[in-house]
Amino acid sequence: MKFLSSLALFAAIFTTSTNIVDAHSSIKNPLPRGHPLNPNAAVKDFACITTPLNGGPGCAPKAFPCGGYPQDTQITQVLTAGEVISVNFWNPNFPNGPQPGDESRDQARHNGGQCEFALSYDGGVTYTVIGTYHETCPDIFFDWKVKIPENAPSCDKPGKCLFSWSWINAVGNREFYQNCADVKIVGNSTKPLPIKDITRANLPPQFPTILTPTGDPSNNGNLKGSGPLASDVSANLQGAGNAPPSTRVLTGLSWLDNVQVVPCALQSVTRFSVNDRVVNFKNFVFI
Ligand SMILES: [Cu+2]
Repeated sequence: MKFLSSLALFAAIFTTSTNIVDAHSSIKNPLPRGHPLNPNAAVKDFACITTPLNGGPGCAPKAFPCGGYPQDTQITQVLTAGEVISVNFWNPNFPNGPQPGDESRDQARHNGGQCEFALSYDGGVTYTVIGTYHETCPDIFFDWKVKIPENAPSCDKPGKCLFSWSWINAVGNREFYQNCADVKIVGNSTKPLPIKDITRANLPPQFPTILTPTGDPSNNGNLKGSGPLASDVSANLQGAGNAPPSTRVLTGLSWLDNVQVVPCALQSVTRFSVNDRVVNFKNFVFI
């Protein structure tokens, strides 16, 4: 009887959680620690896997790194140096994934923001960012290409080898989200990857810096957005994961000093100069 009643309670909680408005997303490929769909998860956190580390309605704050979830019981996800993986996202409001007609349903993506994908070889103490998507990430309607660096060394120590996703949302409360997938990494290099730390912000007192990244230019709030910036895709496919997207030049010229747009009408220019270097517009993506 005890089992039945707790099963009923569990079903009630899960039903409620799938209907709450503010169901954020987690990564789905690779499957992270604590995820209800992860067959190797040591715990399955149905209610709070998608909440920020800051906590949220009905969810206590979670520990950094990785939400404090225990490592998987066995490691079956393998990343190979040089391969490009398609990261995607899961949202409990879309139990079968995004379907045609779902574009205007709420995925609590807070108009996107900045996603960073990183590898850690020490269980989430240090990181190497290997892919960054600005403005439009996350979004369950799209795949997010990330290249595992050619020079990534092997890693097979249980609990130490992680693929991390962290997200700073564009709109809403200032929050820090992170999921970590236990992985094995297969590579040839004998040198460790250089440390390229993830953005640590919006999680006081641990990460006191408060950041508000630029959001999705489609300005669709919680609905389907405009997808990965082409400039981010090409940078990430080259393994230059955190190069700033060139589209920023067009959406906010003021971030660069000494930008001169010639001639005056922006719509008709094909070239402009940055610090005396002429830049052709064909190098940029119009949004
Ligand atoms: Cu939210």
